[in-house]
Amino acid sequence: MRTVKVPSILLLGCLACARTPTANGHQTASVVPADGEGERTRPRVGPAPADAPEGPVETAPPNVPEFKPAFPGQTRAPAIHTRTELEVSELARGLALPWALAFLPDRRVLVTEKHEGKLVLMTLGGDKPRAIKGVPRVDGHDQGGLLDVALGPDYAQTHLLYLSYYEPREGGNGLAVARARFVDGAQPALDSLQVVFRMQPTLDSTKHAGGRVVFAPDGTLFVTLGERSILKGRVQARDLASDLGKIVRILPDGGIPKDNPFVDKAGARPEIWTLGHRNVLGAALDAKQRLWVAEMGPRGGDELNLIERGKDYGWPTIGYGEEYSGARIHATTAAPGLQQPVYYWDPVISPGALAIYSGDLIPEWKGDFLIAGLSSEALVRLTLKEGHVVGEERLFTDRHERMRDVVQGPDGAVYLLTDESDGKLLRVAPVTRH
Ligand SMILES: [Ca+2]
Repeated sequence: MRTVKVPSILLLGCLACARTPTANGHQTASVVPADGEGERTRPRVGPAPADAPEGPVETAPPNVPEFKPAFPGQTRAPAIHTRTELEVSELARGLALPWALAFLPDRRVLVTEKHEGKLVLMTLGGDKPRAIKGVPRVDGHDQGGLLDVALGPDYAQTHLLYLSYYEPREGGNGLAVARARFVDGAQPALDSLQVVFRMQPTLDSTKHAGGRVVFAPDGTLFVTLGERSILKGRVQARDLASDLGKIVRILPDGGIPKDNPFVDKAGARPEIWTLGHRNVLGAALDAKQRLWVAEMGPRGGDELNLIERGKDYGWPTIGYGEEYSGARIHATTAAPGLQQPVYYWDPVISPGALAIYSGDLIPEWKGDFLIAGLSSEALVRLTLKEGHVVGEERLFTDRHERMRDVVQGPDGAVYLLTDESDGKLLRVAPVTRH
């Protein structure tokens, strides 16, 4: 499916800067019922107006009202409102279903195009975008294709890039992570490509393979996975003999860290770090270098989880939400030995990515969690205190765009990719007065 070719990407600079509504409550709530379209379901969203009574940002009824939170504040935190006057600039459009964004040290940008399987090199200054040659072949259907891109921690010396993608295989596909050396120049290319991880087993599914890659400060690499959506995969989410429904931790060359939790357990895959996940697309480290994930749940069951070594996050045994058909999945929301989410959403937001803001450009956001919302068509901001969510905001709902990725740039601005065949690169920053 080729809808837009790389050279047709438009770089817009600030020409299309769109003033965004701010804390003062001028956003229009997009009110659309949630009725069973999976990730394309649109729950009712929209921040409360500034003069609204105190209460949660989510005002739509839950899909599963009989499920109650395990502790106060686990869902529907009070609405918060950004006070900084922000603007959103459209830096580029014409990206074909962009999935991930990464900055090079010189502030050029790499963007993946999911179905096309392209890695695009762009400047933010208007030069012609280029497709990088040598990207591995991908299975680009539905949720599959070329997903994340990350610079290796030793990029300055090695120029190694890491890519995650749905790898076409005999009998289906599976998530793979490859690394390759970026060769800059008139025709940018990857060389010395090496696959460092292959999720097992292979299944014939176009969904739920996770795909976010995050380097830990110790140089190990977290790869988030999923359970493939089909029942044959779902039942493996808590099975240590399978990678499905796991977060794995590997060395950059594909080796297994000796201190992984299950390396000495017979029958367990040694790369597993945590288990019991449905589909994890959002992952980020906080200031204490702890890994947090925003996890795609069933209808009414998206989760924010704090990832701790060796723990079981419960899917599909426990959780909130239900099948998109309305059928029940879980008998219960809690069980001994299974982790509770720090926060959950019912209705869902469909978290596509997570960033934890540490910049100086928007001081009031420091430490806040920013989640790219697909079905919610929002940038979801959470404020945490002592490990609990104490406030939630839905930003940019007036744009009516599915948000796929969120990244803090080297300038402290927040960069977003929209999940569209004519996808946009957006920059969020305080309003500049000219
Ligand atoms: Ca869970």
